[in-house]
Amino acid sequence: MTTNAPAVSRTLVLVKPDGVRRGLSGEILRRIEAKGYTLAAVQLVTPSRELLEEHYAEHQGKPFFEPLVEFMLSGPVLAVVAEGHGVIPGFRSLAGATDPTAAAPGTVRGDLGRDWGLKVTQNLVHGSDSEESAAREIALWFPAA
Ligand code: RTP
Ligand code: MG
Repeated sequence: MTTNAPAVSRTLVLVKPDGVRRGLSGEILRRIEAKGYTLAAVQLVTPSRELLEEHYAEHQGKPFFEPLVEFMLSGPVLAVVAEGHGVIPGFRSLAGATDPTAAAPGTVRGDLGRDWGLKVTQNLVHGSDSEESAAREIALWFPAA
């Protein structure tokens, strides 16, 4: 039987070091699953500087780049591949606005994040922003997948 059903998408989610440190990994995975997405891969990673500089290549040269990399090096990161129709914009909706102070209640950043008065935006999660970013980032964080 042939089917015209569109292929499901995949996105890379990272629970950043602040989320892992605060014990929010389970809550964030719960929200992804409760929305109906599938967890295709989950791995606790201690990333290298090289991996992070590659991951955040688009932000090289910006004032927050070095503090961001230092923050991401501050502890383990939970790397997740989430799968489902529309998961790339869908997870970004679940995550909320980049600034947790501005993020809407109901979102991960709006419900669980805040401004800690630190020099970098600690906002609990990363989510790929396009099909191209997702493919690139999944290959970086899950080289064998
Ligand atoms: P993400 O990539 O982590 O999913 O977040 P995003 O798309 O909402 O934000 P993006 O613009 O890609 O920035 C990546 C991360 O850098 C930190 N950031 N700090 N002005 C600042 O202090 C600033 N701007 C960005 C945040 O951790 C942001 O998630
Ligand atoms: Mg981004």
